[in-house]
Amino acid sequence: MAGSQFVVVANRLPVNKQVAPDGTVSWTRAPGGLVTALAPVFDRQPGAWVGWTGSPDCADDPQVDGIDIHAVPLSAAEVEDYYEGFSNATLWPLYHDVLVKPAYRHDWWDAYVSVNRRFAEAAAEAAAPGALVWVQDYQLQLVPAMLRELRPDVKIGFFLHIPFPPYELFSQLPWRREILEGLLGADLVGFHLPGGAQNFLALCRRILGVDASTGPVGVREDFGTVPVGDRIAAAGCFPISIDSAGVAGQAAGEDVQRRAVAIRESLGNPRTLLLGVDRLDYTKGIDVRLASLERLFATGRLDPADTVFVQLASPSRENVDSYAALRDEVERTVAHINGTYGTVDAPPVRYLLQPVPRDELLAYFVAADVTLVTPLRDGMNLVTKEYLAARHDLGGALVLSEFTGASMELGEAYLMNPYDEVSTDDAVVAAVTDDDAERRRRMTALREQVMTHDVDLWAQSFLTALQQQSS
Ligand code: ADQ
Repeated sequence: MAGSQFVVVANRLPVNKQVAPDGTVSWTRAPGGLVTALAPVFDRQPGAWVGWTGSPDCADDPQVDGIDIHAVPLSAAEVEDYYEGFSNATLWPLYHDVLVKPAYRHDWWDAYVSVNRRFAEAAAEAAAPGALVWVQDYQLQLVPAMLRELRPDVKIGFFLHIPFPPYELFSQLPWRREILEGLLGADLVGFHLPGGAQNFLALCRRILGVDASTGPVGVREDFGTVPVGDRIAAAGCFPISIDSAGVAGQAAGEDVQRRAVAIRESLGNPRTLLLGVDRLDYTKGIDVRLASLERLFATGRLDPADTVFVQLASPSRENVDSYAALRDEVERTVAHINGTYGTVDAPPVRYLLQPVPRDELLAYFVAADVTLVTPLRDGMNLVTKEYLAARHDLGGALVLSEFTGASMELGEAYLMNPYDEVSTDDAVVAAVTDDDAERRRRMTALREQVMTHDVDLWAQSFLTALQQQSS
């Protein structure tokens, strides 16, 4: 049997397919959190990637940047039920503190099961004997058990990129048993934070009635184990990061530095440039920072005449109702703040609903005085780490929500509780007004953490722990 020794299975492929008017097909690397995170791992290790292209019914198998692409086709109906439905209108809100009410629909679940089976079959075909298969994220939680049935010879890892909820929320899910059993097909289930691993182990005990135990296994702490028939599945925490040196190098480049100066100029060289960068998602707290900005203008704590807030938002899940509602709300608030506190020449909020090219994004990071990362819940938040890596000048300041995974590692940020207006406003004002020495002290510590904990460390520690785990 041919196949690859290392296989990543993820909802999306790391590439997008473009068809020119003359029918020529080209593939480009796709943007997004997971792709950004895994690209450097693949640069070092050849292998295969099983995933969906992002367009309905596409089943080509190109080789892109040395990765063997195995495209899993989805019909338009499956995109609606498995992806927009069960993944993004059921699991996503359930795993993010039910910020939006999850919909529990049996037809969506059926689509989730059959699409997960298709991914498991594609992974079984892509994997060489004894291969290591790394399944990613909430869209594919049934794949580990399905793959184990098809290919008991392979080693299976699973990593969840979003929070894993406690019993009180997870138990709402009509298919709670099936999800846990799906995950337990893996030899190692990884989470960003110890809390995620602990929730998982507690759920295995309470819902499956198995004897899951916490405590260190091997060399790492925050591990636990679950007996599954005659084998043991392990759970642990592995906080993801970025290609820190790569981002730092790119941001230090002359073009990016020059562009950063030009950005400030084009905004009228404001005294304070605040920045937000997110997918347009209700978990990210874009509304939280806009509301804070409005209060700070209203109370005179910030002056709209010398403050500019740039919100770079990339469109996301536009066919899901709650996302369309959020977009309306954000756009109304931006218009309201500009209408109330701006002039025709100088609106204090600049809002872009388009993905920004990488160099341009880094130039904004370099230009910003303060970056506002204010999610109501976020598994990790890579924007935070990218911002810190981009600031080799040790300038800038970070306002960071306690409800991000990143805040566990980044205690020197201006931490805030996004549910508390006072905490939020005070953090923004402190980040803007603290003296340079204090801001620099914090930035030095924060940047040190990101530069010494990069995505290679994340991937290597997960893969090493997986290899040590005996089936
Ligand atoms: P996301 O929710 O997508 O990821 P995040 O970790 O911040 O969130 O990653 C977003 C990525 O998209 C970053 O690389 C960022 O630079 C890029 N991006 C965002 N807005 C952009 C814009 N306007 N233009 C261009 N690029 C933009 C999920 C989880 C996170 C977790 C990651 C990785 O929700 O909590 O950190 O997976 O595990």
